[in-house]
Amino acid sequence: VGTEKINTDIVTLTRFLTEEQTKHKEATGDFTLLCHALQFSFKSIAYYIRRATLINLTGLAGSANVTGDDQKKLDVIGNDIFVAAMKSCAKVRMLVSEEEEEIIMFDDYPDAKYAVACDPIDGSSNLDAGVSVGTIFGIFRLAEGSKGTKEDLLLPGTSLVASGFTMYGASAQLVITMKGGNVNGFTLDNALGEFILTHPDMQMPKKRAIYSVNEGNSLYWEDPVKDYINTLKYPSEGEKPYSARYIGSMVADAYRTLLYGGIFAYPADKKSPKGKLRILYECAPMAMVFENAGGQAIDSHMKRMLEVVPEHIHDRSGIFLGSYDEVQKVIDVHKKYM
Ligand code: AHM
Ligand code: MG
Repeated sequence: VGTEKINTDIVTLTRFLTEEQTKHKEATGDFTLLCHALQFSFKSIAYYIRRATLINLTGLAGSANVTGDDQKKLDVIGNDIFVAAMKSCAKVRMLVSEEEEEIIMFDDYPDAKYAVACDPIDGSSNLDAGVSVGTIFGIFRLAEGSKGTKEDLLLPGTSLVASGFTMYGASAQLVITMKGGNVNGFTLDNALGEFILTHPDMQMPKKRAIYSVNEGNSLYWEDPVKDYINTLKYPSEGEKPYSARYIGSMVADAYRTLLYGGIFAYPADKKSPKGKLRILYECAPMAMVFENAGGQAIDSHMKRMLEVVPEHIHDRSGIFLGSYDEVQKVIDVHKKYM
């Protein structure tokens, strides 16, 4: 009586990856090693994000412009951690990071089969307030005989072999999906230093009356977007309007949308005709997660997000992602204008 039932057979990410690898007879173990480096970078970034708040607090006493500097420092630290992890696993040929203008080539590993795109700390404007931020990643397998040029990375999301994100919130939550597979969520147990499978086979709700968008941009929205959002706010007689939730960290807004359902949008508008979010390391990886969890993701032309091909590595796109039925509503309203 009173004794807690202790699970002595938990599934860690390490165990999960080993089990995945054994399912694929042709697997060489390279992908598993790459994922081990990934999870190390998440643990490490999670640790520094927690510490950064403490540094900011002590910093308040002395220096004036400490906030801006520290925030930048953390962006740089996150990037450096990620780049070092990807390099040291020896399985990555090239890397695109939001923090780096140019593609990074790991010439020490000319035969490495993978290319990675990442936003090491997305939503960093939220950092100083201790609001959730995250890392987004997408993994491509380079085509046979690829010369390792940057054109090799201008690929649609359908070429991703795996993608996901880690949200640094009350706890660090890692969500990962593989091509054609399901979506699995892990929670970092800080004491064990392990990601534990807490959300196996995530399936998102088919619909939910929550919308997540920066409404401050509505002046710049195109008519179909205005029309669509208005249908949520001013529904037909007898129906309830939607709730608004917007954190301003894509990873946190997307994670909530994945769990609770609803829609997240960052549409292209008159001010940003190509949208704000980046295709390779924000839109495409998220789109893959949402589709594999039963949702939908489209761009501002109502095209499937995963089929959008970036023209350059930092190319942007408008995006709507969320519950299947909620994204369908966006498409239906836009059809009236086509
Ligand atoms: P960042 O990569 O510079 O952090 O910008 C991306 C972030 C997303 O996390 C978030 O969805 C969006 O920018 C918020 O933008 P806005 O402040 O315009 O609403
Ligand atoms: Mg970003």
